[in-house]
Amino acid sequence: MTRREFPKGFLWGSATAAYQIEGSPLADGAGASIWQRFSHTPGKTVNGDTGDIACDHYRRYADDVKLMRELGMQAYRFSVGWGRVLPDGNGRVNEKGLGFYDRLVDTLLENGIEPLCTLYHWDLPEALDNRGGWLNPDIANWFADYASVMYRKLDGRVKKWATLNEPWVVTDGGYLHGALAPGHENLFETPIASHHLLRAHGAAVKAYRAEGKNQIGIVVNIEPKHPASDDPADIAATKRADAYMNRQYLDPIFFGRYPGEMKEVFGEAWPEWPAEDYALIQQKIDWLGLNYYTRGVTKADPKAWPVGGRNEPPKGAVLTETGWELFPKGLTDTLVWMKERYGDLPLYVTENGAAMKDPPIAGGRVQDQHRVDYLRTHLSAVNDAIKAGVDVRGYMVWSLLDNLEWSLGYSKTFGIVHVDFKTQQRTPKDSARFYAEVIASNGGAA
Ligand code: LGS
Repeated sequence: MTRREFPKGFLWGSATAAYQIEGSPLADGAGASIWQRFSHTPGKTVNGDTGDIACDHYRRYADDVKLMRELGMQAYRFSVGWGRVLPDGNGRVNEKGLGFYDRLVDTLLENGIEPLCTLYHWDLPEALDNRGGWLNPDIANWFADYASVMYRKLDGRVKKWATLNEPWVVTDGGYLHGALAPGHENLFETPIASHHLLRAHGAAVKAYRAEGKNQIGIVVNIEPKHPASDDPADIAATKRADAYMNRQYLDPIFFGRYPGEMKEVFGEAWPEWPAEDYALIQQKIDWLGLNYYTRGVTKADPKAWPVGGRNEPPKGAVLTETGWELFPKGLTDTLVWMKERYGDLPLYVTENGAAMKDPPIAGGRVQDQHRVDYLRTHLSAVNDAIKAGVDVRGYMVWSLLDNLEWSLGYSKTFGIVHVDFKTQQRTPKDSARFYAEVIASNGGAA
């Protein structure tokens, strides 16, 4: 085993999101979210699974934090359910809902675990969706007001904030293909939702400069895009796919403009926006979060909208349970690309992990060697990026617990800790034990 050196102070942790783990979605006066409505709509999730109970983390958070400490976790990335704090999405604050995150953060700190707080991980209050949601330009102010409530309550105890999780997935899944809440399928709506997500991000960063004293950033999903062949049609489709997924959000934030390919991707559905919007979007951020799972291999296909290209993993590719190709080198390449394109700011891997078919619990163990291998190869890829001079400050495994994988329900397990959804019993898998060793040796055991 090669010893790998990670920088001193490198932050090791795990990540989750509110709707995927908390359960009790309407408890203590919370307002429903679009995921509450979507998951309760017949046919929208595998097996009709919902987040009604999930990992029951809303009630078991103290035990879950204790488990994190036992594994030696140094950080925990969680998200806030907007509707718990503001049941109507704006206006009235629900102190009981806010109190949950207040207690969670205190419990983390008492256990020596640094909280990283994501403000939006897909659970928009239904009340706001009823007013147009991400299609309503007012949402930038709604989001900044909600964010300010959180900053006032938690900034200082929380030192790393993220505005949005994966805006691309919010729009591609929620507004274009409809697989995620709110389940629209509308080419014209998609770039509008994207733009208002970016404006909301900008407004929340701006509000942070008035209210907060620490660091704020955004979390994006990036997949290096490779052409399926050297056919010029595949190469052109790859460029469009790259613009659509990888540059659509970061170019406006860092450069104040969308990639040129966006007009090609959306055609007549691509709108023009006023200059002041770009000024709002282009707020300076302190860090950038990368969620990395796989690469994309693009084959030109006019029927595959909006980019005219579909993903086609090469023959012989090894796929995870969700059908995603194992491609650890893409993590190195992505981190290097982020530095080269967007500058030398602190980067965090805010998600990385895999859904695998886990063997049943035997003798108190879950022998998920495949996930151990996944983590080992991906940590090695992070290490390569650090050696290449990229300022990677931390790594959060997705996920601490098996949880509700959105419309795929509980069928796909990403946790390093197994959850028995009948008894709520937690069992650390072999990957959790491995990760605990990695943390204890600051990456040496990887
Ligand atoms: O649970 C989600 C994880 C699981 O895989 C988490 O809430 C999200 O932030 C994040 O999107 N997650 C995730 N993404 C992997 C996307 C890979 C798409 C590959 C498609 C290839 C066909």
